[in-house]
Amino acid sequence: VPQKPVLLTGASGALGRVLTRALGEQGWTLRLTDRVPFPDQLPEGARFQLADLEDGPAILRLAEGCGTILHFGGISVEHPFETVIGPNIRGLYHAYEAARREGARMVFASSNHAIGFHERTEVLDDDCALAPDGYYGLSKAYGEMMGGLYRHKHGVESVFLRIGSCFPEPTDARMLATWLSYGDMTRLVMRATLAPTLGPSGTAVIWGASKNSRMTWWRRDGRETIGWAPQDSADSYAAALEGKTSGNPVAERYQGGGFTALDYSRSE
Ligand code: NAI
Ligand code: 15L
Repeated sequence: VPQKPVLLTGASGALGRVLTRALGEQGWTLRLTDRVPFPDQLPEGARFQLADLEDGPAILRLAEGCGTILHFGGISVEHPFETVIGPNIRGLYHAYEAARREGARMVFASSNHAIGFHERTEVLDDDCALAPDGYYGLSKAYGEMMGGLYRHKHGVESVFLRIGSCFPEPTDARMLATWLSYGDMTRLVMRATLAPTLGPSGTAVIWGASKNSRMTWWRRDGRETIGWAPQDSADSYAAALEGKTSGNPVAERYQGGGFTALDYSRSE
C-alpha cells in the first residue's frame, strides 16, 4: 500500500472506474476526480471531488498530501485541436504543477497514438521517435516531453504508460497485438506507483500490451525497473478476430490503426 494518498484523475472514465475498484480493494487511500460524477459506489476511504482539469487551483488542492498522481483524465480519442488542447495540454500542465508542488510521482496514461505513425513492420524500443497520429496522439507526446522537462528541472519522476487497447476484450484483428487486459493494466499501475525507484533517469516508458504473441511491434522498455510483466493474452481470440480488419490500407499499414486514417489527405 502506498504511504501517501494517490490522486486519480479521470476517475469516472472506463479505466478510472476499473482502477478505483481494484485499488480500493487493495486498501489504497484514493483521491478521485473527474468533470462528471463518479457513477459507482465509492470504496472505503476514497473521496471524490468534481473538478475540471482546466481549473489549476482545484487540481493543486486535490493533490495536497498525495505521493502519486495517476493522470488518466482528459480527451481519450481523436478530436479537433481546439477540443483537445484544454483538457490534454492545459490540464496536463496543472497535473504536473501539482506533482511538482507535492514532490509526487506522475503515472501518465500516454497512448500508442503518440507513436501511431510507425509502420506495423517496425520494432520499437522505448527511445523510438515520437510519431503522433493526430491531435490526441500529439497531446500524449507532449505529455511525455513535459514529463522530461519536469524531471530535468524539478526532479519529478514519471512513468509513461503507452497503452495499446485497454478494453474488457479485444474486438478486432489489430487488438490481437495491442490489447491490454484490465488485470494487466491494474497491475501495471500498481507497480508504477509502488516501485521504489525509476533508476537514474527518473522516468520510464512502458509498452502497455498484454502477453500477445502478435505484439511484435514493441520491444525494450522500463518494465524490469518497475517489476511488471503482463500475464494475460489476446491469443485465444485469434480465430474469432483475425479476419476482422478495417479494410483501409492506411489504417492497416500503421501501428495507430484507424486514428492514422482519420482526415488523411496525403496522396502519394
Ligand atoms: P475515458 O474517456 O473513458 O475517461 C477519461 C475521463 O476523463 C472521462 O471520465 C472524462 O470525463 C474525463 N475528462 C475529460 N476531460 C476532462 C476535464 N477537462 N476535466 C476533468 N476530467 C476530464 O477514457 P479511458 O478509456 O478510461 O482512458 C483513460 C486514459 O487512458 C485516457 O487518458 C486515455 O487517453 C488513456 N488511454 C486509454 C486507452 C484505452 O484503450 N482505454 C488506450 C491508450 C490510452
Ligand atoms: C487510445 O488511445 C484510446 O484511448 C482508446 O479508445 C483506443 O482507441 C486505443 O487507443 C487503441 O489504439 O485501440
